[in-house]
Amino acid sequence: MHPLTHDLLAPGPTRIMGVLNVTPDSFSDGGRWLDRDAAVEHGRRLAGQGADLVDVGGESTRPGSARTSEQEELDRVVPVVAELAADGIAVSVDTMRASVARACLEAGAAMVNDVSGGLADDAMPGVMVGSGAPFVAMHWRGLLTDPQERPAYDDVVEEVCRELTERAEALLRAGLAREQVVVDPGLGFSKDAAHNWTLLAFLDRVVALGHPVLLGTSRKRFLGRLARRGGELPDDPSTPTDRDAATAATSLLGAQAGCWAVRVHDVPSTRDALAVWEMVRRAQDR
Ligand code: PMM
Repeated sequence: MHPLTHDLLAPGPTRIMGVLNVTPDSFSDGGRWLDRDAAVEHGRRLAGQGADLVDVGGESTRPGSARTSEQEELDRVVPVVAELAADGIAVSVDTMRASVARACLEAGAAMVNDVSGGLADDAMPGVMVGSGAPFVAMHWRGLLTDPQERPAYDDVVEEVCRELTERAEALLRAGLAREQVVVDPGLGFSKDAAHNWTLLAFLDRVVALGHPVLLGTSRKRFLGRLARRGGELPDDPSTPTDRDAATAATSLLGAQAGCWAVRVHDVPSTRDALAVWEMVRRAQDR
C-alpha cells in the first residue's frame, strides 16, 4: 500500500487535485506541459500552491481526439509521475489503460483516475486489485469513438447515480475493496450544460452513494456561458483561464455537498474558495 493512501482518503476537508496534462491537445492546457521538465516543474508548483495531489494525464479526452498510442502515453507520463512521487508528492494518473496505470503505480503513483470507470480496458480492475490503490471511476456513456452521440437522460441525477452504482458494484465484484472506489459524476462527459448544472445542484445525491466523490468542473465550457442578468450568453467569448473564478465557485459547492475532492487547473483560486467554506463550517460548529 502506498504510504500516502491512508492520508488521501482520511476524513478531512475537501482535497484539491491539481491537473497536469502532459498532452499536446487538452482543451485548456494542451501543449503547455508536454516538455518533461516543464511538466515536473508545473507539478511541483501545483503542490506548492496547495494541491493535495497532482493528476498526471498523457491522453487528451477532448471530444473527437484520436487515441494516443500506448507507448506515447507511457513515455509522457511515467517519468513525470516518477519525479513528482520521488519528491513526496501524492500523484494520481489519469489513464484508461491498465498498462499505464500499472507502470505509474510502480513509479510511485498513489491513485488511478480513469474517465472510463474501468470500461475501456478489461485489465484495469485486475491492476487495481493487485495494488490496493484508490481508483476513480468516472461516469461517461460514450467513449472516444462516438463523440457525436447526443446525451439523452430522462433524469440525469438518477441515471448517473444508478450507472455509477452499477460501475462501483462491478469493480467490487472484480475484487476491489470498497474503500478503493471513488466515484465522479463526469461533468461535461456525455452531458450538456443543463445536465452539468443539474448534477451540480444535486451533488448531495451523488455523495449519498457512500463513496468518496471527485468533482471535475475546471474550466469546462459550461462555465463560460454563465447567466448574467437574465439568461445564458448565446456565444462564449471566454478562454479557459477566464473560467477559474467560476471553477472556484463550483469547488465551494462541491465542498458544501461533501465531495471528497475537486479536480482543478488553477489551485490558488480553489484553495481560497475552499478556505472560505472551511471558515464558515468552523463558525457553524462553534
Ligand atoms: N475531466 C477531464 C479529464 N479527466 N477526470 C475526472 N475524474 N473527472 C473529470 O471531470 C475529468 C477527468 C477533462 O479536463 P482536462 O482535459 O482539462 O484535464
